[in-house]
Parts: sequence; structure tokens; C-alpha cells
Amino acid sequence: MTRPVQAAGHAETPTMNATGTPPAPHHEPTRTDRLLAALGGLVSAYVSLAVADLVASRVRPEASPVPAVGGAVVDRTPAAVKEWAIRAFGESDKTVLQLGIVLVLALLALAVGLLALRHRPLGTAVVAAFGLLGALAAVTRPDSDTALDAVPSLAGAAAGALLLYVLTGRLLTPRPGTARADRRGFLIVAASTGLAATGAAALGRAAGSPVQENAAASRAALRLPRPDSPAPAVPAGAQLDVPGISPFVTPNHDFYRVDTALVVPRVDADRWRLRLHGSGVRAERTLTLRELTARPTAERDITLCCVSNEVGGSLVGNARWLGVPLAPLLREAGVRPPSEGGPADQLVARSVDGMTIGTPVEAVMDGRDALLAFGMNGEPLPFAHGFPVRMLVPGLYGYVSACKWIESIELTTFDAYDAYWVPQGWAAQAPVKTQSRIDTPRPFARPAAGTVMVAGVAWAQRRGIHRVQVRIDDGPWQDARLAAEDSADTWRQWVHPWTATPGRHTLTVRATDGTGTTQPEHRTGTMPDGAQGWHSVDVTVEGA
Ligand SMILES: Nc1nc2c(c(=O)[nH]1)N[C@H]1C(S)=C(S)[C@@H](COP(=O)(O)O)O[C@H]1N2
Ligand SMILES: [Mo]
Repeated sequence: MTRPVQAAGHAETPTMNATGTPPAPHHEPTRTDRLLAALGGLVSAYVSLAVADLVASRVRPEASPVPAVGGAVVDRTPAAVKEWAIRAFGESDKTVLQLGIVLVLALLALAVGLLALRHRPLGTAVVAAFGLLGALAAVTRPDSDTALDAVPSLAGAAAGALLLYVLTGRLLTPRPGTARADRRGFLIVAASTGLAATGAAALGRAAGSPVQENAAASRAALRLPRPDSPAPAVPAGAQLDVPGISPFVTPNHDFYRVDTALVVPRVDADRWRLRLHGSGVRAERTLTLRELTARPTAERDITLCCVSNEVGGSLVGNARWLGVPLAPLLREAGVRPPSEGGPADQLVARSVDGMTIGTPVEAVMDGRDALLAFGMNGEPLPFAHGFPVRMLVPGLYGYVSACKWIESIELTTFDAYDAYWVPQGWAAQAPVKTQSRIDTPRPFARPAAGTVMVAGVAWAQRRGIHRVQVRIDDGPWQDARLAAEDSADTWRQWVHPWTATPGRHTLTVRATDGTGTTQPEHRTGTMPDGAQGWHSVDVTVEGA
């Protein structure tokens, strides 16, 4: 490597360097050179990420540096910050995180570009170091099972480092016959590599990833079996005819999504296996999807909700799931619940991306419809919702029951093992709390005076909704009309026709569950085991 002429250097007298060629005459970098150097850092970083992404699409999309580093950041982020992110950005939280990472990288890239102008080998080495960091993040992700995952970051870093070295060289080498940097050479190299990387990335994306194509093909080929135990028909009166109310069945594309995956795992169903093992399992076994779907199947309507759902929040949905009852599968393998003397009180489900979710064995085996589900509203699970198989246990929040992309089930104890969210401060066991929500009118709506339909949904899975009441301002509680109940495991719509008078009003709702318990007034936050409290909405009724 030839030693570059120092930008702000002190080696004023030209000396022979290691290769014996005379060094180029010295010139001082101008402000424009420094600007270009920073730009060179940016272009190098961009090319580096594009190359890494292209290589990752061939190896494993999750091994791309931004999602890999993002995943490592997510896992090390304190729970309170994650809560805040979910609250502030909702389902865009992952996009925001990745944008944040790209922004930080861009700032670092500008700095590295400037550094390289002062010290070319050092600047280049910093790029290489970032590559190592990305590679380390990729291979230490829980879903990484091969050192190949380091390749995208390393390849990207190599490309980026080389480019930075070349670009900085243009700025340090005077244009022939002048004392000025070869800016034209710089711009030509920067523009052509930037364009080439963009083109390659676009081509790579258009070609698709072989890994993902197999998964998509396996999903397209999956024929859902007919349910041996069909869900009872949804009663006609379960869906109220009120504009603005949440539909009784949440369409798949509207179903909320909460998980830690920066790249949605796309599992090839043909290669998928579910391993069942652990304490009290007499016959450890591994099932293929074909073996699983060949078992007796059940179809059930189940409302799923997230522990991070605040009072009035939208992290809840209701779907018709098709799957295999989990309890008989466990019994066949020799598992008994603690109430029958079984040694394991916790079932730990692990997903292909390393998520772990701990569920009480007693709950799974107490007769409720705990499922290993592969169908959602009549189609194979969407990738974002856990294709090919996820768990569902009515009455428990998703983080303690609903493992997506499940790959193993281990029987253990709560004493012996903390699942993913538990060390972060969330409760190890978390039955769903009763919630009710006003869907319409929306907050700060301005309905006209007269009859206004106040309506929404309420849920208390396992217990069912017994009554919903609405209060206008500080008035008396009035019973809302309940839609027909589908099952105790599904949410229930309700409506209250309100004779609205002009002015500002506060509408409040509360529900009573099937055990006769009414939601408490006082609101609590979502940590550690779910929010509670009454939902209210402020509206201004327009005069006639
Ligand atoms: N593998 C995996 N499964 C997971 C999660 C996750 O992060 N990873 N999140 C859980 C949480 S917190 C919830 S609320 C539900 C959400 O399921 P959905 O995204 O299909 O609505 O999935 C659960 N299963
Ligand atoms: Mo959740």
C-alpha cells in the first residue's frame, strides 16, 4: 500500500515511498475536497450496504447488516424503550428503527470519508471494522446457524473499503499537470459505482431470493385440510350494522402485527419441522407439516390481543383459525399437566428467529382450544402471522401464548427458564384482562345533534362479555345493546344509540365479564401484565 500524501500533513518534503515511486506533489485539500471526501464516505457506505444486501438475498435475507444490527439492538433495548417505541410508532416501529440505523450510518460515513482524507489506511480500516461488526451481529443472531451469515457484511465492507480507498486516492492525487485534486476522476468513480450498486440491487430484488421463493412456493402449494371439528357458524347477530365499528372478523391484511422480527421470517414449509421435547415427554418427536396437518384438525374463532395494547388501543384482532389441538398431541407424548402430577409447569415455544414464549402447561391442557394453527380466515397463515405454524391459546396475551414461526416446544418449569420478555420486566404469566373500546364516534369527532350510534367491541377471552355500559359525561351508566355472542373466546360488539345534544361530551365505556367482574375505573399502563381501565372519547356535537 502506498502511503498517501498527508492531507493536513507535515511531511512537506517529498520522499521515496516503499514501492520506489516518487510521491505525487503535495497539495492542500480545499474545502471542496473535504466536502467530496465526506461524499465519498457516503457513497462507499451506500455501495457497501447495497452489495451486502445483494449477497444476503442469495445467502439469507436476515443476515443483511441493517436487519442484523437492528435485531441485536432490539434484543438489547430496555423493555421500557420498546414499549415507548410501540406506543409512539405502532406497527411502523421497525421501519423507524431501520431508518434510524441508516441515518446513524450515514453520519458515520460522512465522518469516515473525512477521516480517510487525513489518513487513508485508517479510514479504510474503519469501514472494514464496521463490516466485522455487522458480520458479528449477523452470526450471533439467534436464528443464525451458519458462519455463512457473516459473508454479506464482509463482502459489503470489502467493497466499501476498496471504494473509499480509491475515491480518497482521487482526492489525494493531483490531476496531471495541476496542483488540484482529481475531482473529475472522483466524481466519475463515485457516480459509476453508485449507479452500478443501485442497478445490481434492483436486479437482485427483481430476481428475488431463492430462499424466499421456496417459502412462497410452499405456501402457495399448501392445501388446508377440511376441519374435523368446524367452528360453529358465527351467529347472525354477532355483526352489528353500525358504520365505523370493528368488523367481527378482522381481515388478515388488517390484523395487527407485533413481533421483534426486522425481516419477516419466510419459512419453507417443506423443510419445516416441529420438535417436541423436555421434561415429562416420554416420546420425544419431530413432526413435519404433513404429519401435523394429517392429525384431527379444529377450526375456532379466537380473539388475539397484545399485552402492549393500551386502553382504547388497536393491538387486538379476531380471526377464524384452523389448526391441530395441542393438548392431545402433548398427551400422546406423555405430557401431563401439573394438576395430574406432571413435572413441567411451563411450555416454552421457540420460533425460527429465536423468540421464546412461555405458556402455562395447565392452561394449554385445561380443555380450552389451544391450537397449533396453520390457517387464518380460510388461507394459510400469512408470513407475517407465523407461516407455516403458530401457537394460539385463548385467554392469554400473545407474548405468553402465540408463538409465530414455531419450531420447537419444550416442557420445563417457570423456575428453570425465563422466556424472552420475562427478564425485560414482563410477567411470566399473563391472562388477558377485560377491555372495552369505543370504535365510533372517533376521538374529537363532530357528529350532528340527534341520534349518534356509540359502538365498539369488548373482550374477555375465556370469560366472555356479559354486559357493556356507556356513560355520557357524568351521567348514569346505561346498558349498551350487545351483539350476539360467538364464543367466550371472541370479542363482542356493542352499540348504544345516544341522543346527542350540542356541545362537548365525554363518552365512557366499561364491560363486565362472564364472571360478573366489571372493569376497574383506574387506568394502569401495559407493564408488567396488561393495561386496564375505562376507555373514553371526547366529541363535540354540532348544533342543528
Ligand atoms: N416468533 C414470534 N412470535 C410472536 C412474537 C414475536 O415477536 N416473535 N410476538 C408475540 C406477540 S407479543 C403477540 S401480541 C402476537 C401477535 O401476533 P400477530 O402479529 O399475528 O398479531 O404474536 C406473538 N408471537
Ligand atoms: Mo404482544
